[in-house]
Amino acid sequence: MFEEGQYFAPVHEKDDGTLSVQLGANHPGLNDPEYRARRDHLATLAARWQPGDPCPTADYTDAEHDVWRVVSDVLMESHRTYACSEFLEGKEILGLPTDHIPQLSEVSQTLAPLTGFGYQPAAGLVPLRAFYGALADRRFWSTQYVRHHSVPLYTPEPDVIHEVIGHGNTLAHPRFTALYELAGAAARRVETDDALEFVSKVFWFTLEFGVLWQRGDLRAYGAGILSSPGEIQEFRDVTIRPLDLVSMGTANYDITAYQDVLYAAESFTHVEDVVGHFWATCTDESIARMAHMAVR
Ligand code: NLE
Ligand code: FE2
Repeated sequence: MFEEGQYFAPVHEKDDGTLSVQLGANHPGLNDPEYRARRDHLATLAARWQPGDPCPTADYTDAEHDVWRVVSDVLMESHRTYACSEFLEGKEILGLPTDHIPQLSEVSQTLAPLTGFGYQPAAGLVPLRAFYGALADRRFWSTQYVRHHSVPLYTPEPDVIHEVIGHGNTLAHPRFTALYELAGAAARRVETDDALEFVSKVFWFTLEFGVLWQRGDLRAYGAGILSSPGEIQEFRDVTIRPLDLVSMGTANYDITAYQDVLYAAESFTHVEDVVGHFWATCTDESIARMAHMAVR
């Protein structure tokens, strides 16, 4: 995902109508002209996309496919140990390739009969309300570029590996997509920016970085953990708090590093009961009351 409030690289339109992506000072691809050209090219492709069109084909290079292969291989093993069973079921059903990056259009075609979800390409920042609102229509705004090959284990910036291996496997499972849709409906229902931010923080600590107990083990169900071969090895060692809407919805978190606090649900059903119910019913007023309860 690529949304306001998260790490993202600003995008500018050049005189010739193509886009230029401005990478941050610490970005590993900053001084790699080939990588910069790829980022600009893929952003330009996404900007030309029109609603209703399939996602544009990203002619990935061998080097980009290599990054996918390396990350897929490592995650194959890690998912067995650290992913919750619903994610593993989705992964089994979706059957992503491990030897090359699939096109967003192909993954969308596979998802359509399963859950009705599909990707739409993001050139740059998608405003919070648009990003989440689209989930209510089963549309998932997605980046298409690949993380820099020098740091395959972790990127603060969502990339196609995060969108497809992290989110895609969950978008194949109806219990997950019911949650995405409820988050989307909540984002459309609330009116104030404060309430929207609360909804998005709950999303961050659940569908992005959620963990839950399964047969005595702490397992990940959040896409941000499940797409990072580095963070997936470490999440069991950080501060684990019980699932708590007020605390999640008001917490401040660092988007550029491994999370140091995670919220654990007792089960997947517990996520549905607490987080699903919250998204299904929240209003500006109910969120304002909850925010007021936050310990300051
Ligand atoms: N840190 C994740 C990864 O390396 O795949 C991406 C998180 C995007 C919110
Ligand atoms: Fe994401």
